[in-house]
Amino acid sequence: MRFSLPSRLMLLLSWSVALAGCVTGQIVSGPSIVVEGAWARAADARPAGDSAPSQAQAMSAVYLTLRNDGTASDRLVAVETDVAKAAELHQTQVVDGVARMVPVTNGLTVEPGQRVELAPGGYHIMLMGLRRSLRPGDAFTLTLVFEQSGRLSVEVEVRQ
Ligand SMILES: [Cu+2]
Repeated sequence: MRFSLPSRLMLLLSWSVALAGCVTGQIVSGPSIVVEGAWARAADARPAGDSAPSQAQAMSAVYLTLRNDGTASDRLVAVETDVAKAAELHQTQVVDGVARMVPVTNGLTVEPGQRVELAPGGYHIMLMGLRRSLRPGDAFTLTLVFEQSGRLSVEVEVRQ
């Protein structure tokens, strides 16, 4: 089948219109997760004067805000990063006046239209066994794994 030049042009135009519709997200259904203000506390991988066993224990925490602009809920189920041996979702709880951290085992749900804040004193992502020191001004990549949205990589800024 052969197209004359004008009809080829028409075909091209209708395709670009269809693609533009997808890109601007007018047909979005399901969750749509946005990550804001990701930062981590500065920490030394090897505290001064300490030996190998404590190096394995060097920790930091990541804080950020999750926003769901979509129409369905989603759930943060895992976190991955190269800078630490393990990254876990934790919640700080105060029991009998003593603050302690509890692993969040069932993931963190973000309902449509909701914001969930990971902030000091509440939810946070614990980095355990730092592979390198995190100095103020550094940045590293953290991958958030969502049940519906899949993997979402964010840049984390290190602060004092
Ligand atoms: Cu923790």
